[in-house]
Amino acid sequence: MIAADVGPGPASQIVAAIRKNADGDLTEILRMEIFNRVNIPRPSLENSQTRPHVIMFVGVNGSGKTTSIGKLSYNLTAKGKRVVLAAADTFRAAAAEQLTLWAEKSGAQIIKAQEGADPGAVTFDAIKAGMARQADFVMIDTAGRLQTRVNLMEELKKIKRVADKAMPGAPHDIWLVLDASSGQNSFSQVELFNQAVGLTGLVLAKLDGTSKGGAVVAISDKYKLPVQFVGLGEQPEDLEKFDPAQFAQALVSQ
Ligand SMILES: Nc1nc2c(ncn2[C@@H]2O[C@H](COP(=O)(O)OP(=O)(O)O)[C@@H](O)[C@H]2O)c(=O)[nH]1
Ligand SMILES: [Mg+2]
Repeated sequence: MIAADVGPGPASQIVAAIRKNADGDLTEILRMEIFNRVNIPRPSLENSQTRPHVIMFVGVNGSGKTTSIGKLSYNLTAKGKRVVLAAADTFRAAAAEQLTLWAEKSGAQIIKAQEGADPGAVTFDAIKAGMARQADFVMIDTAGRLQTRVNLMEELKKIKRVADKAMPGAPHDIWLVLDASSGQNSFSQVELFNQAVGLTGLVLAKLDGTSKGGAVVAISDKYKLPVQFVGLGEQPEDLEKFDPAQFAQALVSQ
C-alpha cells in the first residue's frame, strides 16, 4: 500500500482491519476498505439546477487542468449542454491557445484576453457571457505556476471573489486537478489549494499512466472531497466519471 501511495495513515488502519478479519478473504477486505474510503457522495453535474453552473479549476502547472476542461467541455456539449470557457490562465499566451483549440473541438464558446491580462476580468466577462447566452456551464481555467505560490493563491482568491460579483454564489464548484503520478505530493497540493480557496472536488488526471492514484485514498480519508472525473488520456473521449468500485479494484490488482 505504501508503494501504491496510499499513505501511512490509511495503510496502517487497513492493515489493522485485515488483522481483525484474518479468516476472511484478504483481497476482498482490502478492496472494501479502499472502496469505503473513496466512495464519497458526489452530486451529478447533470442534475445541477444552477444556470450557468460555474466551475473553477485549480492545480499546479502541468497537472492537467486545461486538458480536463477541454475533455469535460466536449463531453457536455455532446450531451447538448451549452458551455462557455474562461481562459483565466493569462500568464502564458500558449495557455489561451490551448484552450481555444478545445473550444473549437467541443463547440464551446471561449472568453479570453491578451497575455498578462487580469484573470479576474476574463472570469467576470465569461460568467456574464454565460448568463447572457443562457449557458449551462462556465468553466474557468486558471494558472498553476507554483514558483510564485503566494501570488498564485492571491490570484485564485481574487478570481473567486470576482466570480461571485458577476453571479452571486459563483463559483459553484472549485475542483483541484491532480496528476495521478504525483503520489504523496498531491496531499500537500490539496492542503494548499483547499486552504486558499476551499475545494469542492477533485479531478484525477493521467490515470492511464503507471500510477493508479493511491494517494486519493488518504486524501478522501482526510478531506472527504469526492473525485468527480478521471483522465485516461489526451483525446476528447478520455474522461470518465469516477467509479469508486473500479478504482478500488484497480488498486488491489496493482
Ligand atoms: N496521458 C494523459 N495525459 C494527460 C492527461 N491529462 C493531461 N495530460 C497531458 O498532460 C500535459 C499537461 O496538461 P495540461 O492540461 O496542459 O495541464 P495544466 O498545466 O494543468 O493546464 C499535457 O501534455 C496533456 O496532454 C491524461 O488524463 N492522460
Ligand atoms: Mg493549463
